[in-house]
Amino acid sequence: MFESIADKLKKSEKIVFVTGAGISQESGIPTFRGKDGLWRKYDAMKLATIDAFYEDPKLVWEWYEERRQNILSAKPNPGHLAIAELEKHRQVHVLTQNIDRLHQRAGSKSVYELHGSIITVKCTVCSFKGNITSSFSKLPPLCKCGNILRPDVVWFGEPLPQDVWQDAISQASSCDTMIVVGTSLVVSPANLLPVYAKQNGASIIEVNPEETPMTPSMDLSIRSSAAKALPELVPIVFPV
Ligand code: BJW
Ligand code: ZN
Repeated sequence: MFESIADKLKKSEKIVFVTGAGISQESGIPTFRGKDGLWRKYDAMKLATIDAFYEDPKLVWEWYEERRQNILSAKPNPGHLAIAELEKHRQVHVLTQNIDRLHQRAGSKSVYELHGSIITVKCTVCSFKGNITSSFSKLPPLCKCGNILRPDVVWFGEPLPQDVWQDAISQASSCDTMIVVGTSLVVSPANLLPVYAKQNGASIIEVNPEETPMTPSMDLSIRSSAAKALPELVPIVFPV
């Protein structure tokens, strides 16, 4: 790593991670784009929009139930664990597009779920929101109010939860270093977070085996997997 970036990282009081599907790839959770990505197998517009959900709620629910089972049986990998470890030494916040809760299971305390969570549901009509505690006997599941429940995730064309998004902008705009891990940075508005960081003078580092549209703006690009690269960053931030 270049000396100046390593120095900046070492001196950073506040480190913000922006994470995407790539960080969970080594936990056995598929990414969306790329050669084994979900969008190669499935049509996003038939599964990840509100119109698709109303068209065929059972189909969309079956897809989420299958993914939820896979996610529940997955474990945080050394990448998630390294981020949680850093939190013991520095102020660390995680702005994640992932819905898998693996950061929280790894021990990260300050996690902002930009695209919701696969573990929670919300009602399509009333304000009910709750955790999924067991398998549903019938799909789509119904709310106490009689209307259908939906996964509490953000689909294409839907706004991000506004409180979470405002907090994410504020964390991105006030960090010393931002580390962008495992995201293609093609989905807006999450892909603006490195722009906020850069505009406010932070160093930005990406960890991704592939280039992204933000690669030219990065102070450092680590072309490696998250589970390999992130544990190597810990002793740089906090030498023993
Ligand atoms: C590794 C690795 C390893 C691999 N280690 N790295 C035209 C039409 C319609 C909409 C739009 C449009 N143009 C723009 C839009 C807006 C749209 C958008 O951005 N679309 C683009 C795709 C073009 N955005 C939205 O619609 C958002 N909402 C919005 O804009 O609202 C506006 C609004 C305001 C007010 C009122 C109303 C509306 C919402 C976006 C929601 C995205 N939802 C999904 C599904 C979530 C639920 C679920 O999981 O089912 O979120 S889509 C999917 O993409 C998911 C992800 O969070 C998101 C980002 O993907 P991510 O994480 O970057 O994954 P990949 O697969 O793309 O990349 C993985 C990366 O990891 C790669 O780079 C690999 O190289 C790397 N990698 N292995 C490290 N081991
Ligand atoms: Zn309801």
